[in-house]
Order: sequence, then C-alpha cells, then structure tokens
Amino acid sequence: MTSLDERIAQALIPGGTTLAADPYPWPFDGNWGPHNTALVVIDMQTDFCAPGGYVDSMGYDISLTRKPIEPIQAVLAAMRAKGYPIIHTREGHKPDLSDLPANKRWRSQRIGAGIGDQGPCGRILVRGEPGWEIIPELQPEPGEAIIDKPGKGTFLATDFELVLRMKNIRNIVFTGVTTDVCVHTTMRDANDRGYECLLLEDCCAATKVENHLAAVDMIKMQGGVFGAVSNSVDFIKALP
Ligand code: C5J
Repeated sequence: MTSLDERIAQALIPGGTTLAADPYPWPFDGNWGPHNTALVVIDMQTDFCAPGGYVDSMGYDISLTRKPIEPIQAVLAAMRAKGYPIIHTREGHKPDLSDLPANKRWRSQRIGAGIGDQGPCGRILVRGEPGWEIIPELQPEPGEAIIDKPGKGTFLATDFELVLRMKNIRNIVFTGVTTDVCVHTTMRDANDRGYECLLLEDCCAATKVENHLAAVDMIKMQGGVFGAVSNSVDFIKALP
C-alpha cells in the first residue's frame, strides 16, 4: 500500500519540477517548459487600463487596473528570454457592431459608457479604435499571437483553441484584466477543457479590490477547482 504522498508524487514525470503555488505544486505533473506552456495576457488595452478608456468612462479607478503592468512586464521579459509562447487578447466588437449583443450595449449605455458609442479614445470597445489598442507598455512582439474576442471568454468565436493546439500548449499562465471577468471566464473555460491553469495574482487586477481577492480565492477552493495561484516573483524564480 503506497502513501498518499507517494501516490501524488507518482503523477510527476521523471525529472519534472513544480512551482510552490497555492493550493498545490504547479503543474500537477511537473511537466512544464516552452514546449507546452504559454503566457496569456488578457485585455491590457487602453479601454481597460488607460485614461479615457471604457473602465475610466465608467468611473472606476484605473490605478487598480494599471497595477499589474510592471509585474506583467517582468514575466513577459523572463518568458520571452526563455522562448515561451506568448498570447495577447483584446476584447472588442466589429465596427458594424454585428457581434455586439443588444443587452451588452444597452447595459453599458445605461451607465454612460455605451459600447460602440464615441468616447474620449474613439468608439468604446470597437476594433481598430485607439481605446481598443493594447497599451504601449505591453505591446506584443513580432510572432506573438493576438486573439480578438467579442466576449469575456477567449474561447468563444475565436481561434484561441486552434492556436493553443498548434503550439502544443497544455499549461496556461494567466495575467491581465479583469481578474473577475475576462481572466476568470477564460481560466474557467480553459480548466474545463483540460488545460492546467495558473493565475499570477499580482499580474491581474479588477475594478474593485474585493472582487480581485474573491476571484483569486475562488480558484483555490476544492483543492484548486480552476487551477492554482502564484505571483510574478516566485514564478520567474521557478521558470524552467
Ligand atoms: C470587462 C474584461 N471587465 N476584460 N472585460 O468587461 O475583463
């Protein structure tokens, strides 16, 4: 009869290494590296984290959504240096708004930041407008994938899963904004599809601190119901 520790250790591949994440050593089998692990940077766009964008127009404090910029820069530099695949996402709708659900538009108009309407950074959350661009501090480099999504999740109506498959990705490291909306929706969906997910908590933010903290906490329930949580410093130190 083997002990529980021995049985858990048996999941490790020979020579595998793990990161001391919360609530479990990540990834579960110690199999990670540039061959199967991607960094996903969610929606670090002017509309979510710069003056005059959607989040600013709704009256939320963009100092919160700007906080992850530096930690993400550090993770990007470390992963780029080691040849890890990097994937950026942008939330936005077609200029004719044919992919914008009427209720999403109506709800945003009710609070004075109508998606598709003119704002200080062009039409709010519309592809090709200044507000929709990824912020200068986190510009994608040539060869990095950019996924344009009309919704909160990155799998719906995009080629995200195809890109992941073409790159043989099994592990996904999540960063970006907002923790409780687009990051969570994508992480939950990825987890259901069998991807081994990690969220770097200082590389994510929400429009309300309590929501960020709650979203991080939810991941850790049930032994890691959606994956595990770490931070940029520990992650960079452990990166194989
Ligand atoms: C939101 C996002 N919060 N990127 N979008 O509407 O999380």
